[in-house]
Amino acid sequence: MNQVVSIATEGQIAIITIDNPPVNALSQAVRSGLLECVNEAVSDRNIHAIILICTGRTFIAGADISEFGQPPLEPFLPDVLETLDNCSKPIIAAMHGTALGGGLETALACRYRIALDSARIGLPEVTLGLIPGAGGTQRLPRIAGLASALDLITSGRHVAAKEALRMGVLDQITTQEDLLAAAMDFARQMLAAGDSRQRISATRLEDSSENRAILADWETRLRKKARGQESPLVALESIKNAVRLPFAEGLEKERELFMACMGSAQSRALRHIFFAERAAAKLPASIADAPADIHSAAIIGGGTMGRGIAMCFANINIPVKVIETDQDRLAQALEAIERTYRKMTVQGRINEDQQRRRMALVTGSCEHASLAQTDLVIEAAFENLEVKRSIFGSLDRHCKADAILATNTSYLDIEAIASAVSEPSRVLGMHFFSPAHIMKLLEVVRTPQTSAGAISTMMKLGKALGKRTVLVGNGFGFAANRMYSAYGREGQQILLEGVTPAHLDQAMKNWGMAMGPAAVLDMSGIDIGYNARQQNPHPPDDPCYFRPADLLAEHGYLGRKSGRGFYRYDPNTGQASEDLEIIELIRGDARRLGVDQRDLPEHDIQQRMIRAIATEGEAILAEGIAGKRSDLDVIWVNGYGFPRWRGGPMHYATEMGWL
Ligand code: T1G
Repeated sequence: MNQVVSIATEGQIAIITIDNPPVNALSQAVRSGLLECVNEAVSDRNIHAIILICTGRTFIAGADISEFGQPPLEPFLPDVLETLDNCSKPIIAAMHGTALGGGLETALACRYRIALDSARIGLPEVTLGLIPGAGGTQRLPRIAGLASALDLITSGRHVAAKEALRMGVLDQITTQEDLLAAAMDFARQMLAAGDSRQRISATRLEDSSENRAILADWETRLRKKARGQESPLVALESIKNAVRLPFAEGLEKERELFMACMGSAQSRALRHIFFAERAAAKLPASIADAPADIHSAAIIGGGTMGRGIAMCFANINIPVKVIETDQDRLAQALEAIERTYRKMTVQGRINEDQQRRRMALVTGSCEHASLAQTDLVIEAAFENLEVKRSIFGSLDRHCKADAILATNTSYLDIEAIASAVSEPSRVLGMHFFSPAHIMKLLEVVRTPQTSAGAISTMMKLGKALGKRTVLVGNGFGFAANRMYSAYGREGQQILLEGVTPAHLDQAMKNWGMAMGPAAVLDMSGIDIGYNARQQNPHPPDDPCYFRPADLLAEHGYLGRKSGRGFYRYDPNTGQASEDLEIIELIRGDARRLGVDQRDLPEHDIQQRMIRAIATEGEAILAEGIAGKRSDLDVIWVNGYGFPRWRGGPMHYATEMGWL
């Protein structure tokens, strides 16, 4: 027994309790306390069964990630679990919250497993560039079957208790509030019936043609889907050993594969971004004000962004009012939101009851006067400074004094917008990314006048909205779009040097980006950036600055929406194809500008593009627009499809020695 693991007895049953907030991670103290308590229970002749349970919000949520990368401390988890597995008395794992990674592996080393119906289980190690390292790849296939184990382990997804019961991972689900009482009942019934349960490690998986076919099918799928990430395929190799090798040998191989992953650059990157996302959500020490609760919201503007933002609030049960300039536009906005919810129901992403409840929370009006009691108003109107200033002037007259007024502008000066309001301390930016109801990133943009209370309220709200929230300062493009503009500018320069859009895009997709930069411009509309550049008060003195994009915009080639941009789009299928005329148009302008033409190797393209992001990131940090490098990594991984397994542009640049 120690400070984080205790043991008590009740009749013939020992109760081992782990109390290691915040998530009962398997720290060294937990591992040694658990080992000690199990040995104590085994040596107590009056004890015939053991319950393992946790206090707080969750059963063990995994190994202690903060210990990774340091010299491993004994007792090692596989050794602790071997003691549980060989225990002469049956151990019952009683789970609640999220039993993940080493937590689920600990439960699998127990003889029985029960859980609250609200519990979820999972082996998310691949999301950290690892594989289950304490028997998960050997035990889960034996108890849940090969296909389920492959699904859970290579995806890292969480599984609800009901599904876990169907898989055979759980023996019982309880709706009883008192999990311990349910576990005690289970233990007594098990003792009365006699414990005949075989250890999972003593069971075998057939090396059958069916199992080999399942493995082969999964290998094909994973090779297609992995797109450069290694750990899912390493996990597959370990799972193959559950079929090919005796348990002990499979366990040994698993440990070797796990340690190899632990030392990999991909795991370092994924562990970095795990903690970076949590660090970004924390307020700076200077912001000590307690956050207020937001019980009602309104969105000014029912366009694409406004609709998506409204859904974010309805999705978390906050009533939201869409404000439009006339009834027709308002009706269109509300109908579009309803259509999107219906589509989500058809796709199975929500059920009909959720669809109804969420839609009931979305109302509309054409009057700012209807916002007199609204806690938060987000403006998502046309990207024009005068339009926004006029709206904020009206909100200042109609909204209550403590309402927070936010703008969703993606690059305009928020201080200029706030100057239309009598109390600018209640104004800040809430920069969502399109589509707002799907994209995880949210930039909370503060001005020097924004109050600490408004900031802490919006940072707390961002987490409640399920967003990865980053606090940034005011400035053209804030942090996200400003870095993206540097990335885009480098790509445009590379096009001027004679690289085709397809070659540029393929190079960045091969590097791991979700989409190539030219395809992104064609998708979002080349005119969006063109108009923004026209409004930039201080454009760079560089005739090559976004020249290809400006050239296309001047010719009316706006991308997908005009059927032609950096690519030509089939009017029927929308299929993109290379457009030799566009390539020649760009090269003609490059010659006019005196830009030397050359064929760049893919590696050079990739390095230039990523380095451009990191260089702009350093400038943003130097100007105090962002607080730390890891915040910029969170922005790129969650806002621009930067591969998580590379950790973000600043992490990558650090590993490359550029910073
Ligand atoms: N180790 C250390 N700290 C952890 C942790 C962990 N496994 N999980 C969470 N935390 C901290 C987190 O940093 C934050 O700290 C606080 O807990 C709340 O987290 C051998 C090797 C459990 C679903 O991958 O998915 O087991 O910022 O803000 O949104 O095979 O945390 O408050 O100081 O995320 O409610 C496998 C990772 C590990 C689970 C809760 N396990 N965690 O989400 O809270 S590898 C995981 C999560 C492993 C074995 C292998 C989530 C959560 P702070 P939070 P949340």
